[in-house]
Amino acid sequence: MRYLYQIAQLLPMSKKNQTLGEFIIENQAYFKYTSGELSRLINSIRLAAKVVNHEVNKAGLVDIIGAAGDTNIQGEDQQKLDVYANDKFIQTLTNRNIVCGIASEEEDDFISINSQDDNNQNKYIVLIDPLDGSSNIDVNVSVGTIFSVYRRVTPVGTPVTIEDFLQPGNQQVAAGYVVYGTSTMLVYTTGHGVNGFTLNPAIGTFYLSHPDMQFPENGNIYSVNEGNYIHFPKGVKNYIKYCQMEEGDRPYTSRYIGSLVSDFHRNMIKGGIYMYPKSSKKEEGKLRLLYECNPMAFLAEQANGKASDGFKRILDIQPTELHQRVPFFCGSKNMVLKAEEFMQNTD
Ligand code: P6P
Repeated sequence: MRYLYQIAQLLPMSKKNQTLGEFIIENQAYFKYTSGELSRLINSIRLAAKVVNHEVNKAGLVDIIGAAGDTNIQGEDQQKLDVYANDKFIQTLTNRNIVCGIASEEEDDFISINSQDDNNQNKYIVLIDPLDGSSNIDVNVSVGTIFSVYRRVTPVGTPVTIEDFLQPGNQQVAAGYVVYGTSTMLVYTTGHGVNGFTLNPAIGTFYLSHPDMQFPENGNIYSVNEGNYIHFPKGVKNYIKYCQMEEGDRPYTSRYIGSLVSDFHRNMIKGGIYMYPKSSKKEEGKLRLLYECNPMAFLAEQANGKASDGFKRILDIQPTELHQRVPFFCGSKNMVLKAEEFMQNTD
């Protein structure tokens, strides 16, 4: 409790000790379209995050880590916690009868949610990466959940279609992540800035610990898997060499956790750029547009940062497939602009 008390001293009076629940109610007025549904949706994500956090934190103690013996559509080994997190988020969103459709990294196709009367009046859909960075689970490195929320575009009361899920990121109404790290945080936006809430595990309550989070315009951290260096496009190689040069505020520091949520979170607080470029091994990059890049790009822009594929704004990309991948450059505005300069000026 002392830790929270210390945080509370840093918060403006109006925010002291504000819980996530109080924050959602207080900001309800911002949601001009909703009759409280979006608030209930964020609340259901809060509940699922606490349940998953409980399992992630004891992963080493029970027989829940290790592969689930199956692979997902990406062809990646599904870790048991992947499957558990996926089930918990889908179950929570379904049981509370809040959304009309869900898409997940762990599901081959989208899921249409029909309420009891089979005439689902809900208007929101959710896309999730239930446990991003799951290869870190067995080595006790932080992982995260990423979520993205849209209003459906097909008529309310009818089953959702793929059209509801293939909306450009600039149509998102909310996005966020949970980072299961040294502490568990829920960070999200509804288009009015980015706010971070830290879980007090003793009482199971999220408290506003990082109000109005902002990317510093500049930074000195670059995050990329340099093991892929020889496979990168020339423009990316030239930018990485630029980061390593002794000049001005460089060389930068290289920090790469292998967990997008954790690298993004650190870079948002300290200033930095995260890159997952295309390469000769991965022509479209690795990260998925709909449930990784779009939500992180929405958060980045709401926090005065920037996100592109090296050439165009992530949020303006028109999706064509549920699990499509895009190259991803995201973080401090001036760092992303510099990386784009190298990408665009090098053939
Ligand atoms: P690599 C995790 O699988 C993930 O999607 C991101 O969280 C992470 O930044 C990246 O992939 C790591 O990929 O190829 O560097 O191991």
